Amino acid sequence: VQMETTVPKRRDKKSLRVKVISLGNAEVGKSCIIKRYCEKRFVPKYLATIGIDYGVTKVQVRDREIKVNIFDMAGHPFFYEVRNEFYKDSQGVLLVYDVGVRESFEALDSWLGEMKQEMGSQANMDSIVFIVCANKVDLTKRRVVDEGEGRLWAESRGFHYFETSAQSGEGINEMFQAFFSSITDMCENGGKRPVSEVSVGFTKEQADTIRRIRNSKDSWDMLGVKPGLWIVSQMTILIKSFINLFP
Ligand SMILES: Nc1nc2c(ncn2[C@@H]2O[C@H](COP(=O)(O)OP(=O)(O)OP(=O)(O)O)[C@@H](O)[C@H]2O)c(=O)[nH]1
Ligand SMILES: [Mg+2]
Repeated sequence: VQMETTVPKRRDKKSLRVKVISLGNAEVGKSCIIKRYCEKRFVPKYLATIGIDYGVTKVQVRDREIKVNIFDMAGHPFFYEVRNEFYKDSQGVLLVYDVGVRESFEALDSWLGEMKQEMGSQANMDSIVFIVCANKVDLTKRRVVDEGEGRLWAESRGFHYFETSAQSGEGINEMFQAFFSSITDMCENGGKRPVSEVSVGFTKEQADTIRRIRNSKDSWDMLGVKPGLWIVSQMTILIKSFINLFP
């Protein structure tokens, strides 16, 4: 009589190798965010990245080991030619701006533009996880881009949004955890970015309209109301109910 033996096999999932890049204007804190996560320290002195900095780190997401290759890009326009070589084959993009410099927030669109140009088609952009870091939130007095505005920009595009400070460490681990876990989800999902978890009930165009309305000081002044998070959430609800009425 042949006995059937059932030896439980250890089924370790294969480890994943992923490539992530950092994007954003010079001096917004890209290198410091990465340094804070990988080395648990902060350097106050500004040392501009020359071209690209490369680093590798291992993280555990659920039962998988992820080997992360980080390409930290220089934000200075001077390095345009160097950066272009590195966009391809990324699974994740850290989009960083400084909450105290409006220009760095407004530049996010052109960073996406530069990347799109190098990636060729929109399809390639759809299989990338984007995380927006509203950085330097520790410097509360000089803050000019509020949370509502940043979150709206990010989430209307299906991107994650995190408030971070490389200086204090606020939000850094949470941000990277969400980043790597989304990338893992995407890889397990056959390279398609799962949008449901971060998608909100309005389109990019609607969000841009809300942003424009919020930024037009005069109309608000005329109405005598102060634009804030509350107004955005009210508008979101309005738009959501509108969409529900006309699906
Ligand atoms: N207060 C504060 N300062 C920060 C923070 N993050 C970065 N900095 C400072 O901002 C400056 C720029 O930081 P970097 O990380 O070098 O900026 P970068 O985006 O990598 O700049 P490039 O490499 O030129 O593109 C440095 O002086 C940092 O110390 C933060 O969260 N809070
Ligand atoms: Mg840098």
